[in-house]
Amino acid sequence: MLKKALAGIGAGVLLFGLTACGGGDDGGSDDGLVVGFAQVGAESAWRTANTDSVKAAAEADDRIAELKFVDGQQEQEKQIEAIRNFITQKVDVIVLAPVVETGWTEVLAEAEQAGIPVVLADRGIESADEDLYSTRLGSDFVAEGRSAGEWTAATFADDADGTRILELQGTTGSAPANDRKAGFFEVLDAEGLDYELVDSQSGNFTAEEGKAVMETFIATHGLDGVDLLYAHNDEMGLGAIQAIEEAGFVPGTDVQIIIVDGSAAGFQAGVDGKLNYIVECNPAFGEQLMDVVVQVANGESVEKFTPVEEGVFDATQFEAELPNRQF
Ligand code: GZL
Repeated sequence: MLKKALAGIGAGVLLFGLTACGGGDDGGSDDGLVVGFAQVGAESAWRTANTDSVKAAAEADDRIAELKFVDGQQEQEKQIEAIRNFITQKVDVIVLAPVVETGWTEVLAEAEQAGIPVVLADRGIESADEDLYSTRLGSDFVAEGRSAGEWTAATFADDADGTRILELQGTTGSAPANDRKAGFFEVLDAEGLDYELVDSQSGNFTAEEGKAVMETFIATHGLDGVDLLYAHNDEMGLGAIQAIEEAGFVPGTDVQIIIVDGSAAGFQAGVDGKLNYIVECNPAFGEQLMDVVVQVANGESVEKFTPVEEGVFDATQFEAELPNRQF
């Protein structure tokens, strides 16, 4: 369609238009955009919901002819290989949810060289590579960390003997892990909370690893005197709850718990009194992503970062919110 519409326009735009719509012999489709999506993996309910949202949006959008989807299995090498394959297949736009923030310069330069724009979905990459992608659509992970910090500072403001904290970090080197940590402690320090970070390790955003790390925390430090567990996602928090119960302690009471994402399982644990605060991270941005992809393919100017809408929930809100959870 666009190819015909551009027929009478200057060669530069026509060339761009053909490239953008994958017309001619570019391997794309005259019926819409061919998009390559290199997803992080399938490590959490959040990730699965995000994949479902993006696939459903692409399927329903007649501006998108095809979504080529690759599950990166939380391995950067697999995502890099997928991007190179998308370049070979001459897709119109590459969407990347980068598992970690670094190591993308070379492959994103190859996409730029091939004239294929890149859109980041969900996670970000280091600022040095900022010119190698058009825009990022996702959460403000620092803001999520700040929300967790604000609740913590208010909840433990009068804790005379100091607040002792355990932290289950997300995937090492990932933007959500780096930024949720940064935002959290930035607020604790700004609020002047008297706290001790007893231990902090990565559970790689999975329930299995979150439980294993919590078991190590308990074996190393015990839980008596620990006030709070800050888990960077639901899966690690729910795994930790199992470990806390198996050690004979009461999650949500003996140790207060914050999780980030807001899955139905997370809210159910809140309703059951096993955790105390939920910072929402919204995976359902598929339709918004398709709009951004089309804008970028058409050469429209877009903001470098478009945040998705999300909220926070305390124990008084869990029961009412649970039926609304989509993942
Ligand atoms: C955040 C996303 C994180 C989720 C985890 O946008 O990248 O990755 O918080 C998921 O559940 O593994």
